[in-house]
Amino acid sequence: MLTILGRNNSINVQKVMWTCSEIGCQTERRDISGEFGGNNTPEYLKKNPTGQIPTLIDGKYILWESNTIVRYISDTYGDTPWQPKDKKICFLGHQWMDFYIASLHPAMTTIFWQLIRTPIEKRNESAIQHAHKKATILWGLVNEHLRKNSFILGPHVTFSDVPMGCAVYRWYNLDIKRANYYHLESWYDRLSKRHPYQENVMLPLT
Ligand SMILES: N[C@@H](CCC(=O)N[C@@H](CS)C(=O)NCC(=O)O)C(=O)O
Repeated sequence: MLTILGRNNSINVQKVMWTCSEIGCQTERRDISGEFGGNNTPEYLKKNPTGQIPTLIDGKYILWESNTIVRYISDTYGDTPWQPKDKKICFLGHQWMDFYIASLHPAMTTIFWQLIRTPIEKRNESAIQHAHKKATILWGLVNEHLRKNSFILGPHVTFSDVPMGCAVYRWYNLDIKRANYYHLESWYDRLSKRHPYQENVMLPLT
């Protein structure tokens, strides 16, 4: 049994829950942070000194940083095709995960926070526009990659679909203008048909 600490409207918690569900890991998720609090207690900070969510507890083993947790669970409990055996293929997956976290996530976070978690009168329109422009360019790169790939690493869904797969749900459900990215939208459509994705990612944006 894996324990995941974190509220389910967090994109970073969703990554972990979706991964566990695809692999069939038994999980217990505890609501922590946001309206639930509990992430700044000495007990929590001992497990995760950043005070952020998610945190994974696997027996005596504790891990934080969502992408690292996705990699750990996939590598430890997953099998092919979710976790490919070929190292070179796996590292292409890590490349796309790191691309997301380094480049696309900051822009997506700005758009999400401004539109969902900031009252209208306090929104920063120029920050939204700047982030939207950047995200549009970067999703364009993903769209091009998906022209020849059903999923990030080819014909099968894998661990490497997780971070951008969580973010693409937000992209298609935020009240924004979107470029016409056929391959990106088709990938989102394929993900949307998966129960683990529906149950853990396709949740109200709050
Ligand atoms: N790099 C970290 C970021 C974690 C993060 O930013 N978590 C957010 C929720 S998505 C958080 O804990 N925010 C503070 C809070 O909710 O109090 C990861 O990927 O796990």
